[in-house]
Order: sequence, then C-alpha cells, then structure tokens
Amino acid sequence: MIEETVISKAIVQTYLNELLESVESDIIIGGGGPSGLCAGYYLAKKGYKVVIFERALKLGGGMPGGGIMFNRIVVQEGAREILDEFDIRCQEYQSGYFVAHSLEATAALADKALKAGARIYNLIMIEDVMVKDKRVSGVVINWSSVEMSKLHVDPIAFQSKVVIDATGHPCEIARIVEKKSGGNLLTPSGKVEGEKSMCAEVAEQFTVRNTKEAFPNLYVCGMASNAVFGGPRMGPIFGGMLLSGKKVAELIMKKI
Ligand code: 48F
Repeated sequence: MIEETVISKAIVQTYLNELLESVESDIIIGGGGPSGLCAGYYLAKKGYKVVIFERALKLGGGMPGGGIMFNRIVVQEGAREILDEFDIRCQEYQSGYFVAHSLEATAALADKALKAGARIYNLIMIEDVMVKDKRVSGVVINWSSVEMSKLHVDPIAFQSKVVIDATGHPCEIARIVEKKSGGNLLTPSGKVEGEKSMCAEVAEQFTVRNTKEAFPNLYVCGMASNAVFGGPRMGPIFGGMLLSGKKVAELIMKKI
C-alpha cells in the first residue's frame, strides 16, 4: 500500500532538514550554471559546506542550450582535464578543440557537485546580500515564483564566509553590491565595467584572469567575471567557465 501522506512527509521533512542546515555555510554560490557547479564541486569535494541557489527550474544555465540550441559545446586543450575530472566524454574535432554533448556535460556537473556534497536549491533566487563591517556576510533569498508573480513577500537571509557570484552575463549579485555600496566594487571604476562584444580568444583568458574578489568576501566567476571587469564574451566555448569555476574554488580554499 502506498500512502500519499508518507510521500508528502518524506519530501517536506528531508527538504526542510537540509535547508535548516544550510542557513549557515562556508560558501554560498549564486547560480547553478557551469562555472557555479564546477566551483561547488571542487569546494564540496574538499569538505567545505557549499550552498548553491539557482533561480531556474533546471541547472546548467547557458550550457544545455549549446550553440544556437545545437546541443554541443566546445572546450579547448587547457580545460580538457576538467572534462576528464567530471567523466564528460568528448571528441577532438580539430587539434586543440574538443566537442562534448551539452546535456551530458550539464548532467555530469550537476551530478558530481551534488554527490560531492554541495546543497543545491533550484527555484530560489538571490535578491540581495548581507553586509557586515563592509564585507559581504551572506545572501538574501526568495522563491523565484515570488519574484515572477511580483508578490510582496519578505525574503530570508543565509549566512556564509564568502559568496560567489556565478550568475553569468547579468552578474546580478555584483550589480546589487555595486548599487548598494555606492560604486565600491574592486574594479577600476568601482562599478560593473560591462561585458564587451565577442572575442573568444581574449575572453577565455580574461575570464580566468578576472576570476577574483570583486568586493570583500564576494568573488566572481564565469561570465560574471567578464561582465564585472569588462571583458568580451566568447559564445559556446566552455573551457573558460570550467577553469574559472576551478580557480575560484582554489582562491577560496586559500582564504578560508
Ligand atoms: O549563465 P550561466 O550559464 O553562467 P556561467 O556559469 O556560464 C556562462 C555560459 O553558460 C555561457 C557563456 C560561456 O560560454 O557565455 O553563457 O557564467 O549560469 C548562471 C545561472 O545563474 C542563475 C541563472 O538562472 C543561471 O542558471 N541566476 C542568475 N541570477 C540569479 C541566478 C540570482 N539572482 N539568483 C539565483 N540564480
């Protein structure tokens, strides 16, 4: 016999138990795209308490869509070892260019991040940060459905030692901090410099180089790095996203 109420209790209780344990953590990551999932995996694997909030129903951000909805991604030579780490199969299309299935890559990133211990919450968006002593000390969250329906429902706050903005092109967390700190980001202008037009070669290197702290205790990775520090976009080549996720994890491991 299958009891509907047991199903309900199983879902509500296990979800809420995990959510309660996530109120205080080491690292909160905003965005479950490739850079956020990759960062979450490396950090969780080392034993850090990692919480990822993803606004959308599904994980992966821009990855599953491949290039113009052709579900393939390209990764360059320097990031090949990260594909291996995630058991993502690929084929060498031309010397130095590896092609992978975007759905396999997305599923593998999500699977490995979860199994490494990252707590991932979809359908929740970060709408603000907490700032104490001029440092980011956590995030303010709400249900995505509340945002979409424009209902006035107060959010709740989750605390962490550092926050990673992995929200992609819109760099939403950095923009909030820029606005509310009066333009005090650690960028040349103190503001979000803004993403530039496509140049894959420059963009891939720029992403990794500018994966860093953008405000005390707020790191940026992936396309958020390009947007915040003013780099070009690169289209459906994903090596930089993976290398950036790995780099931000390594930077944070040195800090906390
Ligand atoms: O956009 P996204 O995939 O960012 P990424 O990891 O990778 C960029 C590439 O996909 C691609 C590219 C490089 O080849 O140009 O675009 O830098 O993933 C960002 C995720 O963050 C979520 C959003 O739904 C997406 O899944 N997100 C955005 N804002 C918020 C958020 C927010 N305020 N709270 C929670 N999640």
